[in-house]
Amino acid sequence: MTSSRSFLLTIYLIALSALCGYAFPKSTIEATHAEMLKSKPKVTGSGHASGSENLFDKDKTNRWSSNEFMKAGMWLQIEFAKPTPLANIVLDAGSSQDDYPRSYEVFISDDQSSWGDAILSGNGSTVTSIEGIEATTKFVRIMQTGSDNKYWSVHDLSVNGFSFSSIPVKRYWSPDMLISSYGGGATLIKQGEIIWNYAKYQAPCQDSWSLGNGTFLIPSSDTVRIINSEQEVLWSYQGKTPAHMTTPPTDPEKRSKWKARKLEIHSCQPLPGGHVLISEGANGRLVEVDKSGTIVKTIILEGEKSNNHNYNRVVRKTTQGTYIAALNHDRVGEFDSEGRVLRMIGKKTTKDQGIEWGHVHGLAVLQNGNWLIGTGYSATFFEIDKNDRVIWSIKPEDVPEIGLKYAAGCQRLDDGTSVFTTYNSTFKVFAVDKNKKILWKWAPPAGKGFADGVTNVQVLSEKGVAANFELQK
Ligand SMILES: [Ca+2]
Repeated sequence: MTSSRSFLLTIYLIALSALCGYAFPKSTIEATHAEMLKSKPKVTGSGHASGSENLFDKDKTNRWSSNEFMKAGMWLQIEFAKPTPLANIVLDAGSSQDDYPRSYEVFISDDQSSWGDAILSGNGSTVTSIEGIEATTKFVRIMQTGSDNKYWSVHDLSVNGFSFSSIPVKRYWSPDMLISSYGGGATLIKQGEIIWNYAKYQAPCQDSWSLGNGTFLIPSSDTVRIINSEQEVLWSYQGKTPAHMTTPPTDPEKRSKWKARKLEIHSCQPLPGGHVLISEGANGRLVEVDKSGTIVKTIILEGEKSNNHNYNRVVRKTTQGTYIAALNHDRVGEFDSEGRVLRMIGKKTTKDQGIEWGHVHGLAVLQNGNWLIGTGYSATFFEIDKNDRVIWSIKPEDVPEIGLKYAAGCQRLDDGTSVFTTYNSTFKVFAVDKNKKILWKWAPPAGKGFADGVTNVQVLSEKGVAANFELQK
């Protein structure tokens, strides 16, 4: 800590202590802040609570939540790296102004197992300021003792007037990877750090690819581009959005409800010879486009109606010339080169095998012919063989520390590792081995545009040329 910073913090705390009517010994002030500058406390909660990463970012739009209605006995626990002198704790419910603890009790512990009697109690408000703690402790637990049909939310938390937001977020290691997201475009990650973000054309981005020679294939709304690492566009194809989506209706009543939309290209795939497979949602078709940007093949999938959003989440061409598509949120089909159905699986296929998948999102076609599927809100990834047998799955209870709430994209690596992406979960990308052991997990820094999650991933160390069907993605 620099001396000027220490001085400012001391002044701040003295001013705060004057306001609070509590006199901090100078040595306590210095020891507390020296300790606090080293690391953020770890926050956990009872039940389904999540979002501790949102507590110390000074961002009032994100929050920690109990994720269930307030009831007596639910708690939020703060664990400091070392026993820390405490004066006050402030729980700010921010924009969730009614989600404050109806009443609370405060407990302290040195070992997280013996807690003793409550040292303080009180009633909450949108900004719940718990004053006069006057204790030195490693663990402090704030127990919510009221009940109401509201979640308990904390948008920001401070201790002794210190928000911890100036401490760099602990980053997570990951292999080098390219990720796609709706809010953040395509992003290159090296050793866990964001080094490059292709969000120039901000739009939903579901399925970007590293082509392995310093170039990247990136879909974005109605256009697919190949760019280099300087983000220069080397190739592009723009699909034509149907007129009814861009031209307002003449009828005044219809016009008032009408909203302009764009063709949604959720998925693409590099093919041999510099060709690219593209799914045009609103046009209800797949197209293969050559190096000059000319459509050389059009595939209409049998039985599938165009729908710009739900039509097709992921499409993959196989070495046999067939097309496998995650369709309309609830099924995955394989089609021949003319678009005729060869195989179709849906929620009924796996219901008796313990797999729910109301909303298919991700799909990877594996080299053994199996499909790895992400089921969206069902928060399950599963592998299914050619005989419709589920042979492996990942559910939230298999990986509790991931806080898995939505199963998005997937990739299978050559060594058997599975890499998954999520929405609304504590970690946005994670990898497990065959035994479901977590090998690594990654979350972006707060406020970096991934609030909704990561749609897909490509681990860049994986050998194989994408355009030669050599990646299981
Ligand atoms: Ca926050």
